[in-house]
Amino acid sequence: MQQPSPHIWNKHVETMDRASLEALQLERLQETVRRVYQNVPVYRERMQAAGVEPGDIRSLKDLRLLPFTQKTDLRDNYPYGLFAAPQEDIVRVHASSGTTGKPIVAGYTQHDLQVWAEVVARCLGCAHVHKNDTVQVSYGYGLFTGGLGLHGGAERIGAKVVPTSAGNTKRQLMLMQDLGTTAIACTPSYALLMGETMRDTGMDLSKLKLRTGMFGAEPWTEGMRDQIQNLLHITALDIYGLTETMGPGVAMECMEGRYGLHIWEDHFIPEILDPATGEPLPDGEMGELCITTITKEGMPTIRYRTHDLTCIIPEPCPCGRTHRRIRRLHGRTDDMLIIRGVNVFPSQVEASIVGIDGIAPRYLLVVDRVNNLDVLEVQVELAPELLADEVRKIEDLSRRVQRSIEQVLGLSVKLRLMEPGSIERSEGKSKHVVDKRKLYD
Ligand code: DLL
Repeated sequence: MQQPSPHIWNKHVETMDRASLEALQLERLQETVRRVYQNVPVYRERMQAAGVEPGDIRSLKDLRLLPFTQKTDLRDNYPYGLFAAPQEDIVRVHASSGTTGKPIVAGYTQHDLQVWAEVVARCLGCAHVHKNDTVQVSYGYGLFTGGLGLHGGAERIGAKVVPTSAGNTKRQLMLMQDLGTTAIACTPSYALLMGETMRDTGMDLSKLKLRTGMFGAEPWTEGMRDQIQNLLHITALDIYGLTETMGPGVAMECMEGRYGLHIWEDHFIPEILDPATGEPLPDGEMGELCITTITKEGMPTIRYRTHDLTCIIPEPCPCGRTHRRIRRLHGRTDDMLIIRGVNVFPSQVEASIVGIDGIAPRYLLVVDRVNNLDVLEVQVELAPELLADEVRKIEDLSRRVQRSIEQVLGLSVKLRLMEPGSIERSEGKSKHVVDKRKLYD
């Protein structure tokens, strides 16, 4: 047998044989189910309604007995209703967009942060990033999990971390050169923007030490990978995760395979479901990824419906890691958009404009990518009773609507007020999005 890659961070776990891995999964699943049953009334009531008790989970197959968890459950139990640890044990919270005005909140215990750093450390190993590397973290820091998530993993491996966060591209590039950055972590669209800025400002690439990049938090294509690699002269790898189950580091593409992302199965149990029926699909078939966290204490999620479309790649990977891979994401089953790395639901826009005088509750989101930067135009219709020539009133209204939408989305938008009756009506389900970007292969 081929030797496992020397770059593996945690060889014992990452190359564990299937039987041992599954035994570990079962033990941890049972413990997690007991924990949520005892500590989270929502989970207990759901399980009782489904006629399941923690003792019924005797094999991994019994996972199917458990009810699903959805984003709406996080919304309905905002902010702490799904936490399974006492508040005094929670040491960090992160958040991401919910479907309406309120975000969804995730909580972490000390142990959760250690696990998070461990899985991100494995991801860095996948990208051949080690102690001697200088890792520039250009994901946003703050409630978004990207910045602090990558940061924790990079510190864990003992790399030198440069926490630039996102934005101020010219300064990013100056630091990248001056500090000798060897690995970068940011959204793929931001990597492209950096690459183009380098090219357009005539930056001398030979002065950079950059070797590799870990890109995720939004969909990207093989075409974008080629562009990033050509512009930055690096290897570009895909990293996946979501706030509800932890943040970045749930799965990562490896340098050796460069096809599919290893999902860390000792912490997350993946299932691929038929999105319509919720029935599990066999390996290799495309469906909705559903994740059960099996080591999280702060906010475990049981059978969480991610709405991300992918499939399990059952074949072994040349790197020697035994944790199975999921394919690069293929789309979403819902209407969530990711704009400059920020998750946006059309329903958030709706929530932010209802009740504003002079506005009809009709809107359309037009998304485009201009010079590698996502641009969101929100068209909002004026109420018919408003006279179109009341310019001052309209300007004032425009400011109010824009502020309201931007506050809810956490994102700057271009607002276009539309004449009454001009946004297309559809029979049945309204169409609220025109996405001109080609984001999935
Ligand atoms: O985006 C966590 C993250 C940060 C992942 C940095 C990777 C790097 P959320 O803001 O909760 O968390 O958004 C999660 O983003 O359900 C996917 O739809 C999408 N997404 C995340 N990674 C990828 C990826 C972070 N590699 C949602 N490819 C997920 C495509 C991705 N989509």
